[in-house]
Amino acid sequence: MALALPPIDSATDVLLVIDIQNDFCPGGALAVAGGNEIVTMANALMARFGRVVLTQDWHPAGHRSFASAHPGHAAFDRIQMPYGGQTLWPDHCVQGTAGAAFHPELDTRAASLIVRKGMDAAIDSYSAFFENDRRTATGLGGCLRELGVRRVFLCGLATDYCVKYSALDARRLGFEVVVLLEACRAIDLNGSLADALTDMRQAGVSLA
Ligand code: VGL
Ligand code: ZN
Repeated sequence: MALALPPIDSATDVLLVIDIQNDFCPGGALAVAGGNEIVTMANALMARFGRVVLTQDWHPAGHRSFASAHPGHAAFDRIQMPYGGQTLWPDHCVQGTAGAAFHPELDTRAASLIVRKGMDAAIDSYSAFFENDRRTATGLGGCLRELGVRRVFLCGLATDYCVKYSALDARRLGFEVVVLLEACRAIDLNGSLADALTDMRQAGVSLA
């Protein structure tokens, strides 16, 4: 259970805990297999960092990433959106619903910041740093920079979507990035997990 970590500097290291929400756990609308298994690990990790940021997928009802907003399409279809390709999802993490709440056993006390994303009805947002146009910032990058953060550790859901894009964007912004794979779980759609591992490695993300 105790994940091997390099020595943590509470001034320059941050832990990003990605989307550990009911809808991504078994029984949820977009359940990730084993999503609930990482809650204990995430809690243990948070206790070892001086800075912790949580993210929360937080969509308005009728969000354009929902298959239900595209008559004739089914969940997990891929379509073109003005900003590029988009996988369509079951309705999930609708603002204020039980599905959008953090897993009840996630200990959120150590988090100084909660970043909500995917709030623009017209555009999906996997990354904690940018919406899926890869341009519209959430503000987290500037916030971490202003705090003097140099290295970003990630855990959470899902490895191949929100964790991956957050990791890639963190690299693009110049942070050192470590993904704690044991404390992540994947959706794994059409090989997306293998692709995610390759893309992250190529971008210089450390996979621990
Ligand atoms: C996510 C699909 C849609 C994630 C969020 O948290 O990985 N995946 N919205
Ligand atoms: Zn979403």
